Amino acid sequence: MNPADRPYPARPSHPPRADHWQLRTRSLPFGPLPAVMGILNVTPDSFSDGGRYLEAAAAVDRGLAMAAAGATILDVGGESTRPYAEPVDVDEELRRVIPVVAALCEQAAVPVSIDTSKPRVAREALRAGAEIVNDVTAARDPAMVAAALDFSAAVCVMHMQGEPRTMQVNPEYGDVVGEVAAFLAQRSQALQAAGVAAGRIAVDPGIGFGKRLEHNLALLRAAGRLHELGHPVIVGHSRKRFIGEVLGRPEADRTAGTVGVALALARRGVQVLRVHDVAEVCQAFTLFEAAGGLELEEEGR
Ligand code: HH2
Repeated sequence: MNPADRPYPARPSHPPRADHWQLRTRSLPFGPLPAVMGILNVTPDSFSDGGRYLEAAAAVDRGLAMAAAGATILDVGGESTRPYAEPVDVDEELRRVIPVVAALCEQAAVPVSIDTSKPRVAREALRAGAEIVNDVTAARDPAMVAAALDFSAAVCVMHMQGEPRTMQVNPEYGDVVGEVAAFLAQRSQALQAAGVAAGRIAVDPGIGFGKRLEHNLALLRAAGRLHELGHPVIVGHSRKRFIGEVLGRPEADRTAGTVGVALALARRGVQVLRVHDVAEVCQAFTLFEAAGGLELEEEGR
């Protein structure tokens, strides 16, 4: 069933939310449950799946498997953004991601996103057929905006305090939700002023990017407030350290925690979740909806 045929239950306490995302060549409609963006890290050192999909063929197989399991976007990245990660030069990043993006654009029915902060990598991925630029530096480099504009790409802008190497040293906020929302609003306005259509922009609070446990939890609880910005909201909480901090579990054992947060975000109408465990999250969503999980508030309980 087309997700748009199953409307998201209107809740008076929530602001209206974007019901689709205009990608480069197609529109992604949102239903009552979040769309799932499958993470594909073609890196030796990503914090969770590093080294598993370094061979292009293995990466493509993984991407196709995630699409079969219910992912409606595949997010391909060639540089880890974890704290203290070693930077990757542009040629190496291109070598890692472009064959994978090209193959997935040809073989997968779902749109491909390129997770990069390098304009040249974004440009080559778009040339290979990618639909979305997912830039953890919020497209602050004008060359990134130019690349997106040249291909009419969709853009995900994410909040980060500091930069990957040092962002976890001592993150401080007065009002984390207000500051993150204000930053995303300002980036959205800047992109629109540069010519990016409002409907192509999505916003992401950047879980774990210059945030301590209390900051991450505050942002997850307030994720519904980001709908006020008028863009689809993307959250990438999957297997991140805050889950380990709450549960006392290593990276390899955070799937259940990831699913729990995914259900909370589904209740808040978040449109896109970026996850590693696509099958588990999609199965949990199916049962969550079947068991009435989205309707609790309407019944007044
Ligand atoms: N998180 C990571 C990378 N890219 N993009 C968006 N929009 N939102 C996120 O939260 C986000 C992101 C980090 O996670 P991962 O890709 O699993 O690890 P690594 O950066 O080590 O490759």
